Amino acid sequence: MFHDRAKIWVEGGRGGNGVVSFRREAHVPRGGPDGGDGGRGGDVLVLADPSKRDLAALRHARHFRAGRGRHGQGAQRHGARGDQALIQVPPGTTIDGLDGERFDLVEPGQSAVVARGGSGGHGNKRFANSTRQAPRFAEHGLDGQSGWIELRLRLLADAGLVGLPNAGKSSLLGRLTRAAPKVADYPFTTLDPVLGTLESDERQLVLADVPGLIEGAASGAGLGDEFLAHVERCRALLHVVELAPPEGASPPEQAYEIVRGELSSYGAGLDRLPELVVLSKADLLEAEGVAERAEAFRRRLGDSVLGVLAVSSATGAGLDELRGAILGAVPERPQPAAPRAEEEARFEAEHITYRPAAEQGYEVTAEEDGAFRVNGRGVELLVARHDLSNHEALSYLEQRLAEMGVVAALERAGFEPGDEVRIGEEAFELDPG
Ligand SMILES: Nc1nc2c(ncn2[C@@H]2O[C@H](COP(=O)(O)OP(=O)(O)OP(=O)(O)O)[C@@H](O)[C@H]2O)c(=O)[nH]1
Ligand SMILES: [Mg+2]
Repeated sequence: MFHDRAKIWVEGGRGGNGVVSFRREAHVPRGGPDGGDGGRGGDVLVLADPSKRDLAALRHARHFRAGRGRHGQGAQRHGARGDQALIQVPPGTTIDGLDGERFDLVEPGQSAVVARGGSGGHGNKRFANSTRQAPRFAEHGLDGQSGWIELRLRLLADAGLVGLPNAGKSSLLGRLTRAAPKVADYPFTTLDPVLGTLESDERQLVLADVPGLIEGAASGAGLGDEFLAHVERCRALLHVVELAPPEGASPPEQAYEIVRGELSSYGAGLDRLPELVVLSKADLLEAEGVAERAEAFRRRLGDSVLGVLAVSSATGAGLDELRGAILGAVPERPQPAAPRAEEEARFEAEHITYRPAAEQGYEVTAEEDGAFRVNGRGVELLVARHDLSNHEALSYLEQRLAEMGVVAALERAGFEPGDEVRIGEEAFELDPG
């Protein structure tokens, strides 16, 4: 089986805690604070690795957790960063990530951080200032991002072979490239997409052979739309039509129209891709009949297709011409060098920047029982970092909340000193000043 979808749980590592520590020196009775910071938790990273064929490996191991950051230590020693968790997928994988993020891994080596590790807590050294010379508190590390993400693979081929079952698509792929797809005299021999590379002096093109399409394929008949997805990223189609189908099978013109119908009802622009019509198994008909049918196709389709060629995978007739036509027909891959670099920079930036705007906003609401709730990512993170049973930590927190304007906002909402305040998962009596 070819697995082109997966749903996995990803979890960035928790950040290490900052530590409370004081310097000890022979001649200094009571040294200054020297607690180091905790290390960042590791990230979960998805990497495009061309040696991977599909997403099958993600069906067995579905949980990916990055390592925790180490705690800080005395003497200003910071904790080490948590280990990264690496997930390898084939190029062509798109990811529906956390918080609505989307990633598209196209080039080998491209990667995306799908779950960031939590930041480490600051050690008490960081909280020392002229009025607070010996802080006896430090921050906790924060949890990493976590949740389910979905991956989907769409093969990255330059041209796709489409046609009814048994049309001779796989035989053709085998003749044009070094791929060795299964070929047999029954419909749906090909169950999984197969890629092959067509080489010339100047270019290398990847051809994709997908399972045969039948009427209704776009709405799920046969192997259906599952496999049309793999043609979405192609830049041309090789539409294979059997010249002399067996008794009872659709005649060539009808076979052609059935497949065209499926391409257009699938959507995604498949019916607008440049198309080469390949009339297959020419050896089964005398030359005159082949020429006649090819001519009839040309007349009917005119300029709507790039060309109509008759070939035989059995004898090799017409294959050189077909190779040349494919190499000429498939447009160059758009060179996205500059925009892609920018994209990547944007990905990176999105992951590294702190999103200050979102973090500073908060909202105060009075709850029915007389307590007050403050919602806002920035304040929630601030509270999550501190141990509120620690006196000093609590008064530091009160001071920060006052600086951020949260106390004033609470007062506007009717808060009085000593009332209960709820932020994130914490509830505490706030008594500022
Ligand atoms: N005589 C003759 N038979 C051919 C030729 N090409 C393919 N065949 C035969 O046609 C049958 C189907 O060929 P495949 O290449 O498996 O066809 P396919 O389109 O990949 O079929 P599915 O994967 O089932 O959709 C096999 O028995 C092939 O040997 C040809 O050029 N001449
Ligand atoms: Mg096949």
